Amino acid sequence: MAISPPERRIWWNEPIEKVELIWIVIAFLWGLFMFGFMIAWHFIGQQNLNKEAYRIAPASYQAKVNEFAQKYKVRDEEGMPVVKPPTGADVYLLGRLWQWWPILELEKGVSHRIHISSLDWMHGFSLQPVNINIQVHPGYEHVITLTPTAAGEFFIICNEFCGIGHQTMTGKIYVTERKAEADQRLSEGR
Ligand SMILES: [Cu+2]
Repeated sequence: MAISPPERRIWWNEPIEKVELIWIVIAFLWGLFMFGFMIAWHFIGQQNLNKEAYRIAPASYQAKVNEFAQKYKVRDEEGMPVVKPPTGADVYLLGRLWQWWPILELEKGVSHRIHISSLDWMHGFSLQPVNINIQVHPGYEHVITLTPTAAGEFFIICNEFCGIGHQTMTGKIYVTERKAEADQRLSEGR
């Protein structure tokens, strides 16, 4: 028991038990293997994203997001702007205590460079239900290329604990059918 002191005062010079040593070696080698295998996760299971990151001051990132939202805003939803960027435009998303801002409306099959950063603390961008995850740091602008493959409503939740309002930190991305496809569907009466 830990309550009684070791019998010998210099107890740490005892040789390591053989079984313990074997387990330490196995755990160490497994750790090394998994470290090397991180590269493989990029190709297997598409778990690691292709991502760029740049240093940026949070305030100047916020200015970029505001400009983007002002330029392409199509409507308001409960006080939140819904922003629909045209094909080819860069998309800006801001995480802050406690919201993902603004709401985005993208088109299925249209690729955008999506910029994500935080104004204050570290947040976790987690796109549901597809489970795309990015750790979002203030001071870093993360850029991913995103091509929506399905139309519908997608939700962003924060998966890094960021304080008292963490569980309310949600956002939304609408993905609409491409206009040509939607028109065709209408004309065919589907
Ligand atoms: Cu958060």
